[in-house]
Amino acid sequence: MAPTPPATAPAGPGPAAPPQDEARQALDRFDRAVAAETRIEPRDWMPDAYRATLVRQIAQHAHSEIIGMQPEANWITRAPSLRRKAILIAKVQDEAGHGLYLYSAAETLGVSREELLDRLHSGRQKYSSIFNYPTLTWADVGAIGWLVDGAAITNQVPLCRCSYGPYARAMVRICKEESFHQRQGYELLLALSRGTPAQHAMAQDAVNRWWWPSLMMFGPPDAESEHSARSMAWNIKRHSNDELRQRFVDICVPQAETLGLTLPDPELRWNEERGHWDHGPIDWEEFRAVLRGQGPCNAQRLEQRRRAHREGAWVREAAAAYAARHGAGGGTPAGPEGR
Ligand code: BYC
Repeated sequence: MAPTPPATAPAGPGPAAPPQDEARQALDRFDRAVAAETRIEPRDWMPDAYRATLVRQIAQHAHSEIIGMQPEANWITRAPSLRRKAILIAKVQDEAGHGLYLYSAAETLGVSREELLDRLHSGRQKYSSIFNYPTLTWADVGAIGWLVDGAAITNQVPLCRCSYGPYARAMVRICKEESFHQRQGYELLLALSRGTPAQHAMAQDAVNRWWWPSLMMFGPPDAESEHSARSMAWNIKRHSNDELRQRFVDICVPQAETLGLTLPDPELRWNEERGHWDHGPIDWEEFRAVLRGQGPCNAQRLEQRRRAHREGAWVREAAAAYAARHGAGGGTPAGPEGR
């Protein structure tokens, strides 16, 4: 990995220092490429801090995808029909696929999948706060699709224009699949909302529990977002956390009306001047507690992930043995990493 060049070259007389000049030229080239919206690719020079930011964000995203399989997989055996079961299995499988695209994108930055999983399992890297809440009823599967996948799409569509090529390309495919997920959740909730009074009440209860945690998915308020300014300057993030959260609220309000469900915020009001929906205060203390590991399901989610990893050791060993026997040259490389 190339060292980060100093922001300014040392001034003064004497012969030019070629390595520092080269480093400065590399940084200039990088800055110009970002400003010109040219994609940065794995073999291009990039500042260490840019690389570290991408590893942090892409890894957190990948971890969220695979931890996110747990709350929904909880309902596969209890789906109310074969159709719903088939849809849910496909969705959970898609999330695993998203995790794989994203780990692959992170690996292009020079970090191994094994290392990333180790950071997740040891609690050194985060995953999305949203997956630390329980799925108590079947309607939660609908609420996750509508709200959680909806929030994910709102956040992730701009990431398709991220300055780092492999991440941007992974996001294009992920967003297409997420939009199916969002629609199945919406359709599921619509069916429940228009069903019996008990089904309607179950749908409303799920929306009541998932609404506020979904707003927290966008991250802390802009004033407290330590990484936003730099990530936006590098064209990794295209919008601030609050901008995307507002966009999501504006999308959801009319959708809730069509669903015949109420969003659990008495302060939701259309603001003519701003052209947006105002919403009530978010409980940031709850968000911080979840990030500290004190959410309702943090311990359970991590323990289940560690167990799945331990129990999957034989699959990784078999894949590595197969790759060794067939040589690294042909076909898909199957390393010892795996999930
Ligand atoms: N949960 O400076 P900030 C999905 C952390 S969807 C946990 O604003 P940044 C899925 C943040 O990492 C979910 N941690 O950070 C959907 C940082 O801590 P570190 C995944 C959070 O990076 C359906 C600190 O708070 N999506 O996968 O500029 C089904 C300060 O925050 C959260 C993505 O990851 C949170 N909600 O902005 C299945 C999208 N929010 O790292 C799966 C890509 C903030 O310094 N990620 N933190 O220890 C992003 O767009 C950005 O990373 C964020 C945060 C908007 C999340």
